[in-house]
Amino acid sequence: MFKLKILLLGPCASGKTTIANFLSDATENSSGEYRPTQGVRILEFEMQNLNVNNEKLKAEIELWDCSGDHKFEACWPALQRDTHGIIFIYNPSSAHHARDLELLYNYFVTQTGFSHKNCVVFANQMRPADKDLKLSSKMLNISSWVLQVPVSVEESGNRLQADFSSFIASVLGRLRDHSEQEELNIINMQSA
Ligand SMILES: Nc1nc2c(ncn2[C@@H]2O[C@H](COP(=O)(O)OP(=O)(O)OP(=O)(O)O)[C@@H](O)[C@H]2O)c(=O)[nH]1
Ligand SMILES: [Mg+2]
Repeated sequence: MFKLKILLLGPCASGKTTIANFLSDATENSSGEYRPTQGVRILEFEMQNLNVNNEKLKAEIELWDCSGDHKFEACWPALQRDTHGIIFIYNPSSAHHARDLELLYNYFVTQTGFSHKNCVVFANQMRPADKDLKLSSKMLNISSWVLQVPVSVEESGNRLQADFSSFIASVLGRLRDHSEQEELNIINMQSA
């Protein structure tokens, strides 16, 4: 079974821990009280029925719920290492969230050459008024190739779960294709 390391990155108080707890079914700190994550918290769980090219696959997920605080910047290279996918989370009604997210995107994707295909942006609609905001790649100054999805834990948890599953399935599909290609290369080298 494939094991995927997935980072949750975004500004402080953008809802990373809330979303991580929801996606992993964790109940800790579900009181609504804000407790900033110190460094990183890793949640491990299994996902079934991931639809990869009409096949149902399983995967073991390591969800790295990272702190948005820049005081932990020294840990960023360790967070980046061996990552398969990155979920960026921000609140679209906050200009400073958008700027902070651009900085994180630049560090973790643009500068390292990490594939934008394995990234997604969740625009966390924390307040009802956030729903009126139209998302566009122009508002967030990052690659227009990266999919931006509006999410809400409170109002559309099922859709959030579905968006997360389809992102994981797409990362898994690319990882599997890559592994199969590497196996073929080894076989070809041995028979040459
Ligand atoms: N009403 C509402 N509150 C939310 C939502 N998402 C997060 N919050 C609240 O916003 C605060 C911050 O959420 P966290 O999930 O801890 O934020 P974080 O991104 O993990 O923050 P750091 O760990 O400091 O980087 C908490 O009080 C949450 O309860 C939401 O969708 N709706
Ligand atoms: Mg947190």
